[in-house]
Amino acid sequence: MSAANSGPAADSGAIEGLSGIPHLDVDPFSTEFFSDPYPTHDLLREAGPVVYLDKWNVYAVARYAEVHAVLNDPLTFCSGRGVGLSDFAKEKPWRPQSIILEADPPAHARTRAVLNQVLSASVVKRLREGFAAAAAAKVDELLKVKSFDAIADLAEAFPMSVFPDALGLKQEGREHLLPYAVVGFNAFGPPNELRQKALERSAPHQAYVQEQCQRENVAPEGFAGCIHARADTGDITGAEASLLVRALLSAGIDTTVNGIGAAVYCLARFPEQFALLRQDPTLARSAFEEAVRFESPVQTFFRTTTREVEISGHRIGEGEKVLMFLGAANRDPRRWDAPDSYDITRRTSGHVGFGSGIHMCVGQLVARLEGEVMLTALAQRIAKIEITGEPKRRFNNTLRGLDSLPVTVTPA
Ligand code: OVV
Repeated sequence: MSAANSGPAADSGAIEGLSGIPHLDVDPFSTEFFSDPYPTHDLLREAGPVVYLDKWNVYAVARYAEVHAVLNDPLTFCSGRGVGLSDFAKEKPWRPQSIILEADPPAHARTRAVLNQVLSASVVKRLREGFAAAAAAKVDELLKVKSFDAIADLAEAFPMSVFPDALGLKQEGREHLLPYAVVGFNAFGPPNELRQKALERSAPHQAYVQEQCQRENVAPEGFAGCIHARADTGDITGAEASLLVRALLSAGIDTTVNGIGAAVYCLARFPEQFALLRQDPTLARSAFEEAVRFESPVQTFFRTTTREVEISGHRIGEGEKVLMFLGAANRDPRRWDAPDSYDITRRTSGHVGFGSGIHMCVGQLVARLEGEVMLTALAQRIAKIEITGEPKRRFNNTLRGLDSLPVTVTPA
């Protein structure tokens, strides 16, 4: 920033406060913002390395370097006071606190180790064949109707056809899974209408999830059963096992729905990239990863400062919420060449779409497997994806994605 400590900053529309931190009057949880976040992402990045959002009284970082730095200093920027706007030191959480997402070192390491093992590369490898067959069957089914909604019929239908089985859930009640996730991801946001309405209607979804987290309700061989088995070895208690199953029910479905939705939306909008993928279907994994960078299905998370700290020369006090714009970091021109281009041959490593550091997505191998097998099936079977109607956006305080994407596909 320029030298002045007060007065308007040149081009950002920001007013600097006494600390030299620009104050912005944008609401990143409004439908106007969700409809087109990119000009505001640019404003946030250009205003300074750290900004203050007067609307919600929080600090925010939108540049790659600062988002990465905050993610990788979990003792200073803690998760234990919640990773949404609500500070658990001041407000009661809407549900019992997560013992992995909303936990800090050293306690976090023990629960994280359990999920790392349950969702390890060797375990996920054994799922590949079945997931690939399900993706191929789904695409064959869609090729029969040709015109469909790529969100409901593909991005939602495919994860729903494989993930609840992999968890070991019973059939009954699975319709609660997506609505429960919608509550969870809206609840990270401020007390706006999205959050309040979601919580108002959450009781039946919460009751379902609470019940399915119990050991007697899951198959022993699935992810949930494997978590519960760790109670026998004494690594965790039975109650802790239930809370870790809850984490997978919360975070395992709507994230991949929006990841796969993002990838299909990208391939439909950028046919030259779909052509590249068709030429070489082994690019499927990269094409999915680039969609996660490009759309950032998980847009934001908060941290809370545990002490006074400096971010890029700006002092922030203890007990302050810091909002991290993962989606803005993933398109920061300081870090990425042509950040606004979807390029499946790009080196995506280092993107923060799955986070970074000790809390980085524990289910990332399952997510990538789902994305890869679906994009492989599309590449092998489909010649063209045409958007045939106005895509409708879905508004959520944390997740970015579409509500509907009407498409017509042509067989290869
Ligand atoms: C809604 C959500 C997202 C990610 C993780 C969790 C929940 C959790 O319960 O750990």
